Amino acid sequence: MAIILITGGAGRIGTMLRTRLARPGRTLRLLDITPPADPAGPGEEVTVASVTDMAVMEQACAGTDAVIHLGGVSGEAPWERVLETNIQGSYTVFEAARRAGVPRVIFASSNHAVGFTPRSAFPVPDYAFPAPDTYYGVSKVAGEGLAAQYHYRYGMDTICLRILSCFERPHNVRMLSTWLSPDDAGRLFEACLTAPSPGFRVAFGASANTRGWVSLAEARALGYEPKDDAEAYATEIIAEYGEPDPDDPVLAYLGGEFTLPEYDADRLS
Ligand code: 15L
Repeated sequence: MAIILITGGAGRIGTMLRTRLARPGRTLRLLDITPPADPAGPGEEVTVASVTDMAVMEQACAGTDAVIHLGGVSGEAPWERVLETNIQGSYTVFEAARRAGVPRVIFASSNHAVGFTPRSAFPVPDYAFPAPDTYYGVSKVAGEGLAAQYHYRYGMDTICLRILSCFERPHNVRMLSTWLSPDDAGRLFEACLTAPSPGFRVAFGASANTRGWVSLAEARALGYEPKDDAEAYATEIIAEYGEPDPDDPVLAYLGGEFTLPEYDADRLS
């Protein structure tokens, strides 16, 4: 993979991937509405633009071997904003990739596409039916639909990663089950870039957490070999927050706090 376009290249996961996906002879094209905190280094190009701008997206996709689509709103937001940035934005990315002949798109979906999957269904199976917990989750389901359509209609390889909690370290009890370490994120995206002819896939993105809540079978089938485990942080997290409480509503569903009434639309607007 010589040229890779990363939308959301200045964001949290985009920034983590910059060093981890850098390879000799590879160019990372970073596209975001703001410039990255660290300026472009060798093997990097920066475009400051929105994923909703079709003309710019077509230009950015030209000559690209794969797109990693991370760009968009990364949490719950009013419907109009989610619609414009995440749903219209994802359409624009897939369509621009098709017009430019890009063979592979890796879409950053989220656990919130299936956030209302209850504890009784853990470990959540790969390809679990959508159960979005928020408008944000709905936008991820829409992106997965686009990925499926662009594969079945146009033959593009499309991989949806239902990412759990990708942070430098786990921050709370839920993340002992949902953490995706930055290094494992690098391994997962590299596997998605290099898997031979993946077709259409939906896989979860998490580390090999002892208390994990989701299947990693499909991610492993793509070549992902996780090396990290949030359990390394269990002692300090439990010292801070206490043992996980089975009656805690945050632990009742995969989506955690996104499933709580605080995330109802009328409370957010
Ligand atoms: C996500 O999809 C969000 O982008 C991130 O901010 C976290 O909320 C994460 O899911 C999670 O579920 O921990």
